[in-house]
Amino acid sequence: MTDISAVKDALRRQHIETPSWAYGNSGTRFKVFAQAGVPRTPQEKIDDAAQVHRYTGVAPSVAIHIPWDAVDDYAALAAHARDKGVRIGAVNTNVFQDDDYMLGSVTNPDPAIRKKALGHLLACVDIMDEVGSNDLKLWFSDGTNYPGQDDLRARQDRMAEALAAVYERLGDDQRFLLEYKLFEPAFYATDLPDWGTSYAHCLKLGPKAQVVVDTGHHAPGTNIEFIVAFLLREGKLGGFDFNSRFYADDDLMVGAADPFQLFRIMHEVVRGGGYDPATGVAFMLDQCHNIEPKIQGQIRSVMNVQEATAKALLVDVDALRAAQNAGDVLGANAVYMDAYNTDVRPLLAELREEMGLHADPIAAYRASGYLERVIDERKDGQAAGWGA
Ligand code: PSV
Ligand code: MN
Ligand code: MN
Repeated sequence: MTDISAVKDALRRQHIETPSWAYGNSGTRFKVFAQAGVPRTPQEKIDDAAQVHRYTGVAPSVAIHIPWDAVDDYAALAAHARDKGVRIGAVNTNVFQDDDYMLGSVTNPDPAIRKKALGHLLACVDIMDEVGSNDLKLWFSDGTNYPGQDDLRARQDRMAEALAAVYERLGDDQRFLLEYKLFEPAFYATDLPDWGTSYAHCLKLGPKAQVVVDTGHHAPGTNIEFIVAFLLREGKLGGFDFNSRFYADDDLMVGAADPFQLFRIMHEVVRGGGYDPATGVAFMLDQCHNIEPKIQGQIRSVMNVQEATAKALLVDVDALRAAQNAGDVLGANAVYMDAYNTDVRPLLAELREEMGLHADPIAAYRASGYLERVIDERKDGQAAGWGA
């Protein structure tokens, strides 16, 4: 039997980080549909992130992306976040939006461009120092489009060299989270295409290098929960970029495309001890709300993660283990599915009320009039997009 008050305690302590870029306008390469009331500045993105925390109670930090969230005074940005009741989380690097990076950033054949890219990564560690962040998130679009275009092995050497330099620069309480992605924008060979490549680089460097799993960055059909279980077992799971996908890197709301997959992932997280804050697994969202309202989309996503987590915590571990050990295939599967099929919404509503929150975060947010207010306040000036 599962102890409901222990489940509630665990859910109360949950921490889901929202991304600053989710609050800006975004779209596909075909069209960005502008929405009214979208933030114009990094500060306004933080204000919107604070709304998500206000109504869910479990989203106390916001990731920033540099240079999209570049400001003159990062300490002041961190203070702004604190004033709004949140803090700055992971610092995301960006070595993919500069003309110089057409043939790669840290793996570019040109040493001058490699130097420039590394300079940005190190500057982001300076920003971490200023905002008090522990996590540097590294994603590289580096790769090639055509066979023979560049030397695959030399590119790995260049990657290793850059990662070692960043690792060296990290402070005692800092780490980097190394993201991988199967393809896009490189279509032939991405330099960090899968968890194994990220893992191998991280393993060589040491404990401050960890792998981050973006749930949209795999081939269709990949068993992501297996990757999660394996990385956790090796002490190398740094965190998640949660989102959901139907086809490729769709960046849709997590839990929208495949809530069962999210449950399976959260089950492995719980099973592997990754839910314990001491393991340092960061639960971050990496999404874009192209056609739906953004703050509400983030609130819905946070709730989807909470629901999957609640179900994972409800798995009757003793019954599952007994069935597994007895070789009872269908019995074990039934225990697993019972947890997934539990309607956890009443439990979460009750928990929110215990936390002094409204039972229905979406309804409370909609009733607050926040969006109408910012639509009015943010009429003038340039709305931030996915990017600046
Ligand atoms: C790349 O597709 C990625 O997942 C990386 O995390 C980037 O930083 C992010 O998207 C930007 O949305
Ligand atoms: Mn990502
Ligand atoms: Mn992505």
